[in-house]
Formats: sequence, C-alpha cells, structure tokens
Amino acid sequence: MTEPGTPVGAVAERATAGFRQRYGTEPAGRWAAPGRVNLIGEHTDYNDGFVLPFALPLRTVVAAAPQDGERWTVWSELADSPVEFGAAEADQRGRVTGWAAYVAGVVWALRAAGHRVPGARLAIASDVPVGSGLSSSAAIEAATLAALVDLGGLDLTDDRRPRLAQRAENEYVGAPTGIMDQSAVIRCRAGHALFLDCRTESVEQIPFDLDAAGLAVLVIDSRAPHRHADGEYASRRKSCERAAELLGVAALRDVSPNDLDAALDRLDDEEMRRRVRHVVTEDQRVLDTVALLRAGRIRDIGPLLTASHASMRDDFEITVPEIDTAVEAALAAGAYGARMTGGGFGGCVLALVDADAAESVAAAVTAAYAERGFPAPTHVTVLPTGGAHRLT
Ligand code: GAF
Repeated sequence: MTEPGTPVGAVAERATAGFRQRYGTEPAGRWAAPGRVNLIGEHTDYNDGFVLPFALPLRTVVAAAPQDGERWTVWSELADSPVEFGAAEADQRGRVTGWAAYVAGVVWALRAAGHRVPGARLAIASDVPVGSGLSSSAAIEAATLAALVDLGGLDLTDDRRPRLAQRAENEYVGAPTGIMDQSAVIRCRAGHALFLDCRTESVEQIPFDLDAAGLAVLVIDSRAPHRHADGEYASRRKSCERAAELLGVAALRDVSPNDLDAALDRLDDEEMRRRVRHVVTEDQRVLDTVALLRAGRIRDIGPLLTASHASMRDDFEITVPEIDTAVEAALAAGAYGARMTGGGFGGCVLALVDADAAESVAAAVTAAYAERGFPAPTHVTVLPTGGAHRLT
C-alpha cells in the first residue's frame, strides 16, 4: 500500500484472467466494489446513529457469467481452489465457510428475500487488504450482489442493497456488524463522504474535495494483529444495547448530548457509562463534522477526528498500542487530525494532512514504530471514490 490507490483496470484484468483460466470462457461482465474508511462515527451504526464513511480507490472486482441450475462456483485469487455450492448449502446458514461465505451469504439473503437468483460462475480479484479493517468483506458482498442482480435481472435498487448485504454478513456469516460498511461500499459517490443516518438509512452526499483543498487522507495500516476483535465487538454491542434498555430508549442515538450527564447518573456500571459516553459524543462529532464540511472547512475537522480517537481509546477502549502510536506520531508530525477507523483492535489509522506532507507524516509514523519495536506499518494516500458498479 504505497500508491494513491490503484487503477480499477488492473484488478479487473486479474479477475477476467482468472475467470478465463478457471472456466475456459469469457465472463458476461465485471462488477467492482470499493473498500471504505470511516471518516468519523465509530460504533454508532448499530446504535441507530450517524456515520460518515467514504469509498477507497482500492477495489474488489467480480467477473461473472450465468451457469445452468442453482449452482454457484467461486474462484478467488487469494485461495488455492474454487468453492462450489448449490441451493441446499446456500439455504443453510453458515454451511459455506471462509471467504466464500460472503458470496454464499449474498445468495442466501437474496433467496430469503424471495429473489430468483441465477446460477453463476464468479472469479474474484481484490486490492482491498484483508484483515485491515477496510471492509474487504463488504466489498465482496457488494460486488457479488451487483453481479447477481444484473445477471438475474433482479429488482433491487441501490438503497435496498446494503440491508440485504448486511443480512448476509449477520445471519449467514455470523458477524453482528451494523449497516455502515455495506452502505459505504454501495452508496458512496466520488468526491464525497456519505452522511448516513443508520436509523432511517437516509443519506446525504457531503462534498469532500480534498484535492481542491490541497489536502489528503493518509491511511496507515497499523499491521497490529486483530486481538479478539470479534468477541470484543460483540461485547461492545451488547453493552450498548443493555444501556439503551436500562435508560428506556430504543437505541443510544436517542440520548441527547444535553441529557448525557443525567443519563450517566442513572447507570451504576462505570464501564457501561464510558461506552454510552463514547456513542453519544461520537454521534455529535459526526454532526459537527458534517456541519464543517458543508461550510467547506475541511481543515477544521481535524480536532474532531482526534477527539474521536481519544474517545475510542479511553471510553470505548478499542484501540491498541500500535494504533495509538500511529495517531500520536501523525499528530506530532503536523497532521490536522488523526484517528483509528473501523471496528478496532487493530486495523487502520487515518490522518488528515496537507497533500505535500503525506510522505513526511508517514515517515514519522514509521520512525515511531521502529522506536517501539513494532513491525513497520504500510500506508496509502486516498481520495474518495464511488460505490459498487458494473464495469463492462
Ligand atoms: C465494523 C462494522 F462492520 C461496522 O458495522 C461498524 O460497527 C464499525 O465496525 C465500527 O464503527 O466495521
């Protein structure tokens, strides 16, 4: 990850070449979906709150063609052999496992929603790093979904796709995620961040023209191993849901920042109080960030990004030493703001920097890592791109 993103053509070529080699014929089409970073609004999605992700110039491409019967064959450049499954495996949640579960999950979710899903052969290539918290799984889901919808002529508009892809992840794969990642990789637009209300699923495209402002977002892959990330994510979610129950609200989104102190007084558990404080203040930071971006004040969002990081570190307790080191070093080297992005316990940090300072900020992070004895991080500077679409 050292280029400013990668051209979609190269990854599409790999998917096409893989398809030809594996199946001995041409694909009927190619569909691309990006990874994402979340500019701000972490662990707010499953609390019915607000998020502000944008799509990355790193993509997953699915080359696909129909095949007879209710059978799906999937090859990925990251796996040794293809996976094949039929309707029986697709209809039994969790039956297909590993990376192919994201494809089977989409077939399951479409069928569960009453769609006639065409049998298909698929070949997947991807530049979205796996396990870095940049939504490689949502990218597979969204590109697969786009391919199957087009091949089958299914009636499923973009605004209904995220929920379906989320069901694939929650119910077939078994990961209790919110709606943010699938919304981002499907609904983002180039040059914009996606302001999503996770309760209503209404969206507003917020102009985020980094280039015109001479700015860049530096994405630093901490390369920290994900430590117990699945269990910790699920326990954060449970704690938020329990707090909402105790406070008598449908979701923590319903606690206004003005009533936060009173709400916290009503909770006995100190850890739960910290979790609630993160979610309520984070929702407000998203709204404040959106207001600044609407006013064209991109640089001024820096302190909100950094405050979000502190809240994730101290109140939600989802950061790790590598991540905190990257944030501190980026800020010391002149970033306007920096924060961990994504679910936590590893993954990536984003830093808002002057475009011409990106490399020196990245070098400062690398030096801080060396000093602490961490394996060297990788980085990429990114501009916001668009969501899932058909390429040919
Ligand atoms: C992961 C989840 F998939 C999202 O739904 C979201 O909760 C995020 O963590 C934290 O903001 O990416």
